[in-house]
Amino acid sequence: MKMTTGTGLALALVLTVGLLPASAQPKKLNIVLIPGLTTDGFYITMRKGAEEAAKRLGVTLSFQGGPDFSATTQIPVLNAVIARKPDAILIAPTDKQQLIAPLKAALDAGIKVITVDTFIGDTGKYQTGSGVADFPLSYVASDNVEGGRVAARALAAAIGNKGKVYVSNVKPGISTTDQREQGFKEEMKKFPGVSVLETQFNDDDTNKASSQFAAVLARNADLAGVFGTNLFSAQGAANGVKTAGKKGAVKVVAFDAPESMVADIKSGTIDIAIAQHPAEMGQKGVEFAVAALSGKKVPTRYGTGYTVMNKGNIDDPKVKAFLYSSK
Ligand code: T6T
Repeated sequence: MKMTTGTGLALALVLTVGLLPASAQPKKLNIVLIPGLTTDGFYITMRKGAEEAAKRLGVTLSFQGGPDFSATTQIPVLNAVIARKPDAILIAPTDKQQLIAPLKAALDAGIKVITVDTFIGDTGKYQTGSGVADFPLSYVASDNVEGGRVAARALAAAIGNKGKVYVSNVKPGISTTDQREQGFKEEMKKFPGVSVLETQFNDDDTNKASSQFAAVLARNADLAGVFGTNLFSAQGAANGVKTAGKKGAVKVVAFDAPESMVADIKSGTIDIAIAQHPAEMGQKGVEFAVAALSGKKVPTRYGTGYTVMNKGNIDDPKVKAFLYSSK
Protein backbone atom coordinates (compact mmCIF):
# COMPACT_ATOMS: atom_id res chain seq x y z
CA MET A 1 0.00 0.00 0.00
CA LYS A 2 2.82 2.29 0.93
CA MET A 3 4.26 1.77 -2.58
CA THR A 4 1.04 2.98 -4.17
CA THR A 5 1.00 6.06 -1.99
CA GLY A 6 4.67 6.81 -2.85
CA THR A 7 4.13 6.36 -6.57
CA GLY A 8 1.01 8.48 -6.42
CA LEU A 9 2.93 11.24 -4.69
CA ALA A 10 5.75 11.07 -7.23
CA LEU A 11 3.21 11.21 -10.06
CA ALA A 12 1.49 14.21 -8.47
CA LEU A 13 4.86 15.96 -8.21
CA VAL A 14 5.71 15.22 -11.85
CA LEU A 15 2.32 16.54 -12.93
CA THR A 16 2.67 19.66 -10.81
CA VAL A 17 6.16 20.40 -12.13
CA GLY A 18 4.86 19.79 -15.66
CA LEU A 19 2.21 22.48 -15.13
CA LEU A 20 4.66 25.13 -13.92
CA PRO A 21 5.58 27.92 -16.34
CA ALA A 22 9.04 27.47 -17.96
CA SER A 23 10.56 30.15 -15.72
CA ALA A 24 9.54 28.20 -12.61
CA GLN A 25 10.74 24.74 -13.82
CA PRO A 26 13.70 23.41 -11.80
CA LYS A 27 16.81 24.45 -13.76
CA LYS A 28 18.94 21.65 -15.20
CA LEU A 29 22.54 21.83 -13.99
CA ASN A 30 24.82 23.15 -16.66
CA ILE A 31 28.36 21.73 -16.96
CA VAL A 32 30.95 22.76 -19.55
CA LEU A 33 33.90 20.57 -20.58
CA ILE A 34 36.84 22.57 -21.92
CA PRO A 35 39.37 20.20 -23.55
CA GLY A 36 43.04 20.85 -24.37
CA LEU A 37 41.87 21.15 -27.98
CA THR A 38 38.68 20.08 -29.71
CA THR A 39 40.02 17.89 -32.54
CA ASP A 40 42.17 15.44 -30.55
CA GLY A 41 40.70 11.89 -30.34
CA PHE A 42 41.72 11.78 -26.68
CA TYR A 43 39.38 14.67 -25.80
CA ILE A 44 36.66 13.54 -28.23
CA THR A 45 36.61 10.24 -26.32
CA MET A 46 36.57 12.12 -23.02
CA ARG A 47 33.56 14.08 -24.27
CA LYS A 48 31.69 10.84 -25.01
CA GLY A 49 32.24 9.65 -21.43
CA ALA A 50 31.11 13.01 -20.08
CA GLU A 51 27.99 12.97 -22.28
CA GLU A 52 27.09 9.48 -21.09
CA ALA A 53 27.28 10.58 -17.44
CA ALA A 54 25.40 13.83 -18.14
CA LYS A 55 22.55 11.92 -19.79
CA ARG A 56 22.42 9.41 -16.95
CA LEU A 57 22.35 12.16 -14.31
CA GLY A 58 19.98 14.50 -16.15
CA VAL A 59 22.36 17.47 -16.52
CA THR A 60 23.34 19.53 -19.55
CA LEU A 61 26.88 19.15 -20.86
CA SER A 62 28.53 21.34 -23.46
CA PHE A 63 31.96 20.96 -25.04
CA GLN A 64 33.85 24.06 -25.94
CA GLY A 65 37.56 24.49 -26.61
CA GLY A 66 40.31 25.93 -28.74
CA PRO A 67 41.75 24.73 -32.06
CA ASP A 68 45.18 23.88 -30.67
CA PHE A 69 46.81 22.92 -27.40
CA SER A 70 47.77 26.36 -26.12
CA ALA A 71 46.94 28.73 -23.28
CA THR A 72 46.64 31.57 -25.81
CA THR A 73 43.65 29.96 -27.48
CA GLN A 74 42.21 28.27 -24.38
CA ILE A 75 42.00 31.32 -22.09
CA PRO A 76 39.55 33.32 -24.29
CA VAL A 77 37.32 30.24 -24.53
CA LEU A 78 37.42 29.89 -20.74
CA ASN A 79 36.60 33.58 -20.25
CA ALA A 80 33.60 33.31 -22.57
CA VAL A 81 32.39 30.23 -20.68
CA ILE A 82 32.75 32.00 -17.30
CA ALA A 83 30.67 34.91 -18.63
CA ARG A 84 27.79 32.46 -19.27
CA LYS A 85 27.99 31.32 -15.59
CA PRO A 86 27.63 27.54 -15.87
CA ASP A 87 27.31 25.58 -12.63
CA ALA A 88 30.60 23.74 -13.12
CA ILE A 89 33.60 23.71 -15.43
CA LEU A 90 35.63 20.59 -16.22
CA ILE A 91 38.85 21.66 -17.87
CA ALA A 92 42.15 20.22 -19.11
CA PRO A 93 44.39 23.25 -18.45
CA THR A 94 46.93 23.64 -21.26
CA ASP A 95 49.56 25.19 -19.00
CA LYS A 96 50.34 24.59 -15.32
CA GLN A 97 50.87 28.30 -14.51
CA GLN A 98 49.04 30.34 -17.14
CA LEU A 99 45.62 28.90 -16.35
CA ILE A 100 45.74 29.58 -12.60
CA ALA A 101 44.47 33.19 -12.66
CA PRO A 102 41.76 32.62 -15.33
CA LEU A 103 40.45 29.63 -13.36
CA LYS A 104 40.51 31.61 -10.13
CA ALA A 105 38.09 34.00 -11.87
CA ALA A 106 35.75 31.05 -12.42
CA LEU A 107 35.95 30.18 -8.72
CA ASP A 108 35.26 33.81 -7.79
CA ALA A 109 32.18 33.76 -10.03
CA GLY A 110 30.82 30.86 -7.96
CA ILE A 111 31.54 28.15 -10.54
CA LYS A 112 32.78 24.73 -9.38
CA VAL A 113 36.12 23.88 -11.01
CA ILE A 114 37.45 20.36 -11.63
CA THR A 115 40.48 19.61 -13.77
CA VAL A 116 40.59 16.54 -15.99
CA ASP A 117 43.73 15.10 -17.64
CA THR A 118 46.04 18.00 -16.67
CA PHE A 119 46.41 20.06 -13.49
CA ILE A 120 47.33 23.61 -12.50
CA GLY A 121 50.15 24.44 -10.07
CA ASP A 122 53.16 22.32 -9.32
CA THR A 123 51.79 19.18 -7.73
CA GLY A 124 48.25 18.36 -8.81
CA LYS A 125 47.28 18.25 -5.13
CA TYR A 126 44.11 20.29 -4.54
CA GLN A 127 42.19 21.46 -1.45
CA THR A 128 45.34 21.36 0.68
CA GLY A 129 44.83 24.85 2.07
CA SER A 130 48.17 26.02 0.74
CA GLY A 131 49.44 27.49 -2.51
CA VAL A 132 47.66 29.58 -5.13
CA ALA A 133 46.50 26.67 -7.27
CA ASP A 134 44.86 24.30 -4.81
CA PHE A 135 41.30 25.60 -5.32
CA PRO A 136 39.94 23.11 -7.91
CA LEU A 137 37.78 20.48 -6.23
CA SER A 138 39.27 17.45 -7.91
CA TYR A 139 41.93 16.25 -10.37
CA VAL A 140 40.75 13.31 -12.50
CA ALA A 141 43.51 11.82 -14.64
CA SER A 142 46.08 9.11 -15.35
CA ASP A 143 49.16 8.75 -13.14
CA ASN A 144 51.49 10.31 -15.67
CA VAL A 145 54.79 9.78 -13.82
CA GLU A 146 53.95 6.09 -13.64
CA GLY A 147 52.98 6.13 -17.34
CA GLY A 148 56.44 7.46 -18.18
CA ARG A 149 58.00 4.67 -16.12
CA VAL A 150 55.96 2.04 -17.95
CA ALA A 151 57.14 3.56 -21.26
CA ALA A 152 60.80 3.44 -20.16
CA ARG A 153 60.62 -0.22 -19.15
CA ALA A 154 58.88 -1.12 -22.41
CA LEU A 155 61.38 0.77 -24.57
CA ALA A 156 64.39 -0.64 -22.68
CA ALA A 157 63.04 -4.17 -23.21
CA ALA A 158 62.35 -3.51 -26.90
CA ILE A 159 65.95 -2.40 -27.55
CA GLY A 160 67.61 -5.14 -25.48
CA ASN A 161 68.47 -2.70 -22.66
CA LYS A 162 71.07 -0.82 -24.68
CA GLY A 163 71.32 2.01 -27.20
CA LYS A 164 70.37 5.63 -27.80
CA VAL A 165 66.82 6.86 -27.34
CA TYR A 166 65.11 10.22 -27.14
CA VAL A 167 61.83 11.70 -25.90
CA SER A 168 59.52 13.39 -28.42
CA ASN A 169 57.58 15.81 -26.22
CA VAL A 170 55.01 18.59 -26.74
CA LYS A 171 56.27 21.68 -24.89
CA PRO A 172 57.38 22.42 -21.33
CA GLY A 173 54.70 23.55 -18.87
CA ILE A 174 52.05 20.88 -19.58
CA SER A 175 51.56 18.78 -16.43
CA THR A 176 50.88 15.48 -18.17
CA THR A 177 53.71 15.43 -20.69
CA ASP A 178 56.20 16.97 -18.22
CA GLN A 179 55.44 14.14 -15.79
CA ARG A 180 55.67 11.45 -18.49
CA GLU A 181 59.14 12.67 -19.44
CA GLN A 182 60.11 12.86 -15.75
CA GLY A 183 58.96 9.27 -15.05
CA PHE A 184 60.64 8.02 -18.24
CA LYS A 185 64.00 9.58 -17.41
CA GLU A 186 63.91 8.48 -13.77
CA GLU A 187 63.18 4.90 -14.76
CA MET A 188 65.78 4.85 -17.55
CA LYS A 189 68.50 5.48 -14.93
CA LYS A 190 67.99 1.82 -14.00
CA PHE A 191 69.26 0.84 -17.48
CA PRO A 192 72.92 1.95 -17.67
CA GLY A 193 73.23 0.66 -21.24
CA VAL A 194 70.61 3.12 -22.46
CA SER A 195 71.54 6.74 -23.14
CA VAL A 196 68.77 9.32 -23.35
CA LEU A 197 69.48 12.07 -25.91
CA GLU A 198 68.16 15.62 -25.73
CA THR A 199 64.34 15.95 -25.70
CA GLN A 200 62.71 17.26 -28.89
CA PHE A 201 59.70 19.59 -28.41
CA ASN A 202 57.18 19.46 -31.27
CA ASP A 203 54.37 21.85 -30.18
CA ASP A 204 51.77 19.07 -30.64
CA ASP A 205 52.56 19.05 -34.37
CA THR A 206 52.88 15.63 -36.01
CA ASN A 207 54.86 17.01 -38.98
CA LYS A 208 57.33 18.74 -36.71
CA ALA A 209 57.76 15.56 -34.65
CA SER A 210 58.38 13.63 -37.85
CA SER A 211 61.07 16.00 -39.17
CA GLN A 212 62.68 16.06 -35.74
CA PHE A 213 62.94 12.27 -35.95
CA ALA A 214 64.77 12.61 -39.29
CA ALA A 215 67.15 15.20 -37.81
CA VAL A 216 67.95 13.10 -34.71
CA LEU A 217 68.52 10.06 -36.92
CA ALA A 218 70.84 12.08 -39.19
CA ARG A 219 72.96 12.96 -36.15
CA ASN A 220 72.70 9.44 -34.62
CA ALA A 221 72.66 6.68 -37.23
CA ASP A 222 72.59 4.13 -34.40
CA LEU A 223 69.40 5.55 -32.84
CA ALA A 224 67.57 2.66 -31.14
CA GLY A 225 64.28 4.09 -29.90
CA VAL A 226 61.84 6.93 -29.33
CA PHE A 227 59.25 7.63 -26.64
CA GLY A 228 56.38 9.74 -28.01
CA THR A 229 54.78 11.35 -24.94
CA ASN A 230 51.37 11.93 -26.51
CA LEU A 231 49.26 11.11 -29.54
CA PHE A 232 50.81 13.64 -31.94
CA SER A 233 54.39 13.09 -30.71
CA ALA A 234 54.04 9.34 -31.18
CA GLN A 235 52.32 9.63 -34.56
CA GLY A 236 55.06 11.97 -35.74
CA ALA A 237 57.78 9.58 -34.57
CA ALA A 238 56.02 6.67 -36.28
CA ASN A 239 55.74 8.63 -39.54
CA GLY A 240 59.43 9.52 -39.27
CA VAL A 241 60.35 5.85 -38.80
CA LYS A 242 58.31 4.88 -41.89
CA THR A 243 59.76 7.63 -44.08
CA ALA A 244 63.33 6.74 -43.06
CA GLY A 245 62.71 3.05 -43.77
CA LYS A 246 63.64 2.22 -40.16
CA LYS A 247 60.61 0.12 -39.26
CA GLY A 248 61.71 -2.49 -36.71
CA ALA A 249 65.23 -1.00 -36.45
CA VAL A 250 64.12 2.01 -34.39
CA LYS A 251 61.57 1.07 -31.75
CA VAL A 252 58.71 3.41 -30.86
CA VAL A 253 56.79 3.43 -27.59
CA ALA A 254 53.69 5.60 -27.82
CA PHE A 255 51.47 7.30 -25.29
CA ASP A 256 47.80 7.33 -26.39
CA ALA A 257 45.84 5.14 -28.76
CA PRO A 258 44.18 6.67 -31.83
CA GLU A 259 42.37 4.29 -34.23
CA SER A 260 45.49 4.18 -36.45
CA MET A 261 47.30 2.39 -33.61
CA VAL A 262 45.96 -1.00 -34.71
CA ALA A 263 47.71 -0.76 -38.11
CA ASP A 264 50.86 0.80 -36.61
CA ILE A 265 51.22 -1.99 -34.05
CA LYS A 266 50.39 -4.76 -36.53
CA SER A 267 52.92 -3.43 -39.05
CA GLY A 268 55.61 -3.13 -36.35
CA THR A 269 55.95 0.66 -36.72
CA ILE A 270 54.97 1.08 -33.07
CA ASP A 271 55.92 -1.53 -30.50
CA ILE A 272 53.78 -0.55 -27.56
CA ALA A 273 50.98 1.95 -26.96
CA ILE A 274 49.98 3.11 -23.51
CA ALA A 275 46.29 3.89 -23.85
CA GLN A 276 44.72 6.19 -21.28
CA HIS A 277 41.08 5.98 -20.26
CA PRO A 278 39.71 9.38 -21.29
CA ALA A 279 36.05 8.29 -21.36
CA GLU A 280 36.32 7.44 -17.66
CA MET A 281 37.90 10.86 -17.01
CA GLY A 282 34.84 12.52 -18.60
CA GLN A 283 32.40 10.30 -16.70
CA LYS A 284 34.00 10.81 -13.31
CA GLY A 285 34.41 14.54 -13.95
CA VAL A 286 30.67 14.94 -14.52
CA GLU A 287 29.75 12.66 -11.61
CA PHE A 288 32.00 14.63 -9.26
CA ALA A 289 30.66 17.98 -10.48
CA VAL A 290 27.07 16.88 -9.89
CA ALA A 291 27.95 15.48 -6.44
CA ALA A 292 29.78 18.69 -5.47
CA LEU A 293 26.84 20.79 -6.67
CA SER A 294 24.55 18.88 -4.33
CA GLY A 295 26.88 19.63 -1.42
CA LYS A 296 28.70 16.28 -1.31
CA LYS A 297 32.44 15.88 -0.78
CA VAL A 298 34.35 14.52 -3.79
CA PRO A 299 37.81 12.91 -3.96
CA THR A 300 40.48 15.56 -4.54
CA ARG A 301 42.35 13.08 -6.77
CA TYR A 302 40.90 10.26 -8.85
CA GLY A 303 43.29 8.12 -10.88
CA THR A 304 42.12 6.46 -14.08
CA GLY A 305 44.06 3.48 -15.41
CA TYR A 306 45.97 2.45 -18.51
CA THR A 307 45.65 -0.32 -21.08
CA VAL A 308 48.97 -1.33 -22.61
CA MET A 309 48.57 -2.42 -26.25
CA ASN A 310 50.99 -4.57 -28.25
CA LYS A 311 51.04 -7.07 -31.12
CA GLY A 312 50.00 -9.89 -28.79
CA ASN A 313 46.77 -8.33 -27.53
CA ILE A 314 45.70 -5.70 -30.09
CA ASP A 315 42.96 -7.95 -31.54
CA ASP A 316 41.41 -8.66 -28.14
CA PRO A 317 38.04 -6.82 -28.04
CA LYS A 318 38.61 -5.96 -24.37
CA VAL A 319 41.82 -4.14 -25.37
CA LYS A 320 40.40 -2.62 -28.57
CA ALA A 321 37.63 -1.07 -26.48
CA PHE A 322 40.21 1.44 -25.23
CA LEU A 323 41.16 2.78 -28.67
CA TYR A 324 40.18 6.45 -28.88
CA SER A 325 37.49 7.55 -31.26
CA SER A 326 38.17 10.50 -33.53
CA LYS A 327 34.51 11.28 -34.32
O1 T6T B 1 48.04 12.66 -24.14
C1 T6T B 1 46.83 13.36 -24.21
C2 T6T B 1 46.67 14.18 -22.96
O2 T6T B 1 46.80 13.34 -21.84
C3 T6T B 1 47.76 15.26 -22.92
O3 T6T B 1 47.56 16.09 -21.81
C4 T6T B 1 47.78 16.08 -24.19
O4 T6T B 1 47.86 15.22 -25.31
C5 T6T B 1 46.83 14.25 -25.43
O5 T6T B 1 45.61 14.91 -25.55
C6 T6T B 1 47.02 13.42 -26.70
O6 T6T B 1 47.15 14.20 -27.83
